[in-house]
Amino acid sequence: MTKLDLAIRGGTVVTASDTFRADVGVRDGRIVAVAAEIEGATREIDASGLLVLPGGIDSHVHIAQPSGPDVVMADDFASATAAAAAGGNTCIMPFALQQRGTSLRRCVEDYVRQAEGECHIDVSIHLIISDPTPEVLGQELPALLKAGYTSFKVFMTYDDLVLNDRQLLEVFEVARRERALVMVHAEGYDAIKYMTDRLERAGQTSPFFHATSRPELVEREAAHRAISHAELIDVPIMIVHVSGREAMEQIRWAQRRGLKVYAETCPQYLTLTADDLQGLNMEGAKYVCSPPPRDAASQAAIWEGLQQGVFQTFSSDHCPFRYESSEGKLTPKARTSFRWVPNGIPGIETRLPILFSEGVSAGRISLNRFVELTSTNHAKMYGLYPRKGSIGVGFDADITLWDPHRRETIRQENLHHGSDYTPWEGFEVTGWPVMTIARGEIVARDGMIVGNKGAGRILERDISAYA
Ligand code: DUC
Ligand code: ZN
Ligand code: ZN
Repeated sequence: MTKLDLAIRGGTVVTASDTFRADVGVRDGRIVAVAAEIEGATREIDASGLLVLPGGIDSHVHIAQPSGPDVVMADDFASATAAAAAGGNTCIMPFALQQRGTSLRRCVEDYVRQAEGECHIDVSIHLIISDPTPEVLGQELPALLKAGYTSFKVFMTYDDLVLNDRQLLEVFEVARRERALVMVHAEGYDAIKYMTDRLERAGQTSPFFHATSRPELVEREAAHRAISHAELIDVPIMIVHVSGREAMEQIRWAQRRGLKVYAETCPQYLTLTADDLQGLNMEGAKYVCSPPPRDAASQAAIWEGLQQGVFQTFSSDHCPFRYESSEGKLTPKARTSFRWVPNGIPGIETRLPILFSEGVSAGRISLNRFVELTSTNHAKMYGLYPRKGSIGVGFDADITLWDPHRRETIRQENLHHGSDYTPWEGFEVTGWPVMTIARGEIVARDGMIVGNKGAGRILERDISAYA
């Protein structure tokens, strides 16, 4: 046997089910030993006092995605994967977005080309379907699903993306036949349009009214409609970025009836509220995302859902724009109405510390549940398990060393993303990633990127364990 490439010694290994003291041995980018004591290695890392976690997997991020005329996302693949790695992640899943009137296959090819050679950590790509033509549903989508793009997102709102009920049903039918996992953005298009028009007529156009224009019931209605359509077709769905009790109760109701309805939530729904959109001048635009953050009662509801298992995954929904930019939050039209403020906030680097601190350090969830919500279930949900998502022999050596006691204050100046702000400026956390190792190589150490652009691969995925 050749010598190990890497030994990580003396740490506490945490998986979704167990917590134990062990050394971890790595060869050729894979974990080959997890034992009380392992042989010597070319490179040794002392992890005493640290947690040895499976690297974070963020299955919902937006990178370099077309965002409408004159608006540009703040991250490319290089900056997003660097930021993700600094935040303790070893794999992320962005979306190749089909623009109406264009071929889905072509959009995917273009997107892959943008990613190639640029990534610090592994990337695997979901699809967004905005134009389900017979050609797309009959040929392109089935071919892409077979080629390892085994999940896609559909939208129930936004002018350029919304699918009507008939289209949703037709897309669900293809997902059932091909065993794809459908991610659903559940907010009702017509109700939002109606509310937006009404608010604008009343002169209520500041960023704060973004939240008023899409109240919880708009999300609840769409979640129920998506669930009903999924039941009709008998297909599993994942309802993403759930913001509060109302949509969550629809999901719980469906789960109790035995339907395969899964759910994701995000840091913004645990730590921000609609009041954050109140900022003077345009400051509130920094917090405009959809669904919007709600209130303290909604935050409590989301914690309940995390504790009780309603949610399977905790993602960032990283969707970065610059604030001080005419191509970002301050695009000229944004001053005329919240309708034009780009929707989305950056969060790829702060997801893990926020959940660890507010969840594990604050005693709301266990360490094992943290690992399940931030890594293991993402791998299972999206067809990367057992390649990724745990610490064990045969898994990729995607490992985050975590100091559970380290106290930090989140500051924009320390982050690596392309945005010029963080919604969590000044937020204090206990627990911090001190080293990120991707397929056996150190990518980030103490907030510094030490790996190489191009080391990350673009991964095909298997069929979801949940589909
Ligand atoms: N949906 C997302 O998933 N991300 C950002 C904006 C949106 O509407
Ligand atoms: Zn969405
Ligand atoms: Zn999103």
